[in-house]
Amino acid sequence: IRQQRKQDIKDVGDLKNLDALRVELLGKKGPITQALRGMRDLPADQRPKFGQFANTVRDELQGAIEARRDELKKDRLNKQLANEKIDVTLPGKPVAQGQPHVIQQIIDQIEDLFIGMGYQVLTGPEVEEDKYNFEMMNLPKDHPARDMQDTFYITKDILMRTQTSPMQARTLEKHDFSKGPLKMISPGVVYRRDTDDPTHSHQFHQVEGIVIDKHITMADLKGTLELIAHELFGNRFDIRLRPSYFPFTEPSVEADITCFNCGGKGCAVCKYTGWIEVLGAGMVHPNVLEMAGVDSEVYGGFAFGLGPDRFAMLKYGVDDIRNFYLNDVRFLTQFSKKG
Ligand code: FA5
Repeated sequence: IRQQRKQDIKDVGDLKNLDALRVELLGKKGPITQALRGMRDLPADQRPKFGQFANTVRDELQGAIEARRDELKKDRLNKQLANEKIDVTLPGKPVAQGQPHVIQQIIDQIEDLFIGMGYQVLTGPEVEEDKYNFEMMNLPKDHPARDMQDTFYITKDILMRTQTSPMQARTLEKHDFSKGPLKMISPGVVYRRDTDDPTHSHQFHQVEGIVIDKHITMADLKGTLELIAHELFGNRFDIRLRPSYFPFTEPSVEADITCFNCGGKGCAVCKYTGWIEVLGAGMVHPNVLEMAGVDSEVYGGFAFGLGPDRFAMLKYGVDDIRNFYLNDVRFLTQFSKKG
């Protein structure tokens, strides 16, 4: 029986069963404990011998169990190590890399272009004072042209800027003309209570530009706008200037670019005009210069505000501006710089 039990111990395949067997053999109800308990019924002279024998058997079984337990533990560890073995020769998994948003890519391109022409790039607050967004842009309170830009007001005097034009007033106020002309662009996010549709979003981007010096003309404006259009889109697209109205420029124009969707034939995207409006511009109004403390008799120049969202639509043939704001990775990764 002793040998048989030892063999049983060796045959146990896992630690759990081994523990069960240990309880069965050596536990309170096990044969050894029972035998030792029964010893008191034996004649006194046989007790020591029997006790000794029972203890030997117990120690042997105990020893066998421990030896098996060590073996099983070692097996388990070996198996685990085999499973977790790292194959250093396997090719690595590529790590997905982020990238600038497609609109940011367009803004970066525009910035590079203007930096190359000696402009400085400045950014301003999105939560803006009425004073800069409207009043200093020649739009006093109750001016009817405020309706052109439906506004999210925070208080009576604080609002979400509806345009990047307040950066004109902010930089004109600070610029020291004795040190040279002002040439600045200012990219950023603007907000309007516009109803979202394929070409309008209530939150979109603008890049403001302003050049003020002594002899700036409308021809400089036109040349600059044509240059941006051709640099960004190549010669596939035409640009046209249309007379327009902005309270802060006089004269004012709007620039349209050939509709990317129909190539100028007319479709729903361009409301059957063949053109998509991409920017507003004009010669800075003397009132704007004077309010910012610049002598309008001596200095003058042009300003423009373009919409990079519309540029991105044109450049990549995206037919709905809302795609840019839904953050669907499948859409956005199409514009990966890596291609
Ligand atoms: C303005 O915001 C003027 N501040 C632009 C300006 C600057 C004129 C300097 C003169 C001198 P306008 O509201 O037209 O103008 O907007 C300018 C451009 O922003 C538009 O040509 C268009 O490209 C873009 N835009 C306007 N509204 C939206 C809209 N809801 N969603 C997307 N793009 C828009």
